[in-house]
Amino acid sequence: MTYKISELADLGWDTFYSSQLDPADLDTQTPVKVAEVHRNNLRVVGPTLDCLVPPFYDEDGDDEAQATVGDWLLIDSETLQPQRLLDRKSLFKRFAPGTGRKIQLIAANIDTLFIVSSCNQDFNVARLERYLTLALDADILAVLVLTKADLTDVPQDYEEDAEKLLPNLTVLTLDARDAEDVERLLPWCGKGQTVAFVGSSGVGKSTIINTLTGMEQIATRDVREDDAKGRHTTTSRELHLLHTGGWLLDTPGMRELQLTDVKAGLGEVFADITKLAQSCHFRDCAHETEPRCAISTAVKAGELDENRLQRWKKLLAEDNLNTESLTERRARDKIFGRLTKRVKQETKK
Ligand SMILES: Nc1nc2c(ncn2[C@@H]2O[C@H](COP(=O)(O)OP(=O)(O)O)[C@@H](O)[C@H]2O)c(=O)[nH]1
Ligand SMILES: [Mg+2]
Ligand SMILES: [Zn+2]
Repeated sequence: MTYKISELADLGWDTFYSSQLDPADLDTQTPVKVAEVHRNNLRVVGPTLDCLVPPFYDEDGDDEAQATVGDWLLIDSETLQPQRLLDRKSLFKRFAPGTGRKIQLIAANIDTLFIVSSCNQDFNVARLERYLTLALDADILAVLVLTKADLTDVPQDYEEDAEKLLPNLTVLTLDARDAEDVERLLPWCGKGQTVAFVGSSGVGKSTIINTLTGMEQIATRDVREDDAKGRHTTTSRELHLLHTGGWLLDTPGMRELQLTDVKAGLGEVFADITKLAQSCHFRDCAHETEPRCAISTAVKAGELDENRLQRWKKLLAEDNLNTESLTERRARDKIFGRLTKRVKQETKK
């Protein structure tokens, strides 16, 4: 199946990216968007282009300088070799599963993150705060979607609790199987906009995605002859073009994001606590037993929920731990990168 892309703006290209180029760059190079990442190549797409190119990575071993789904690359217009990775609007990364502390890039340049939970026992404030922190830290708009509204008598109770999580947070309560309900997500799925879903297993992410892409099939039935002929491939596309012109980024890694280096996000989601901490007597107050701790005082006065404080401490501890090991790893990779570069240069002599 081919994407229908007539101009770069269809893929979300705007001045954020174009301002990173010199006009002369375009004489020899073409901007393309990474639609799929495979072990040995990347599928990149553009208005007149849909091809496989070699992976892009940084010789110095900088983890974040590899290309991932959603990235913009400049490729050589003749040889199609990737030349340059453009700066991102946003990036999600995680530690690779297993013992190594290797960073895996999950997705770049997402505009809106739909955080999915359901109106039942999955609804968990700590989990939602965690996802909100990730989104806000990456400057991504977060929209909360509460599914299974049809299975409870009190969907508005869940909605009200969710709305308390952040000022001006949009919360959509719906039945994920109902196309009319799911249409309420479309305002965030306009031309060139990239959206993604996160949430625990079983909350209805696939159901929403099927409902959304089901609309696409109905709207574009005429041009999708491929499907009728049964030329379905088994490889899962990672970017799905929606009938509204938006892009749905659907990649499994999104499910296991950890908090790494997200102090700014924590500061926004827990703005009340962060503000109080500034008034603690000791600059390095741990808000445990220290005298003149503004946070402990607020808890005692009933102005701050003790549970909320504990959730914040837990997320902060996770972030500190991961950020520490990330910094160590970066330092090690930098040294190793320089070393390999020098060895390469010396063998050339
Ligand atoms: N009644 C009802 N069932 C739902 C809703 N959303 C999801 N489900 C059901 O919940 C189960 C898990 O949904 P799924 O989309 O696979 O969840 P995922 O793991 O987040 O992708 C499926 O049996 C869905 O049919 C909903 O809004 N209402
Ligand atoms: Mg699923
Ligand atoms: Zn304190």
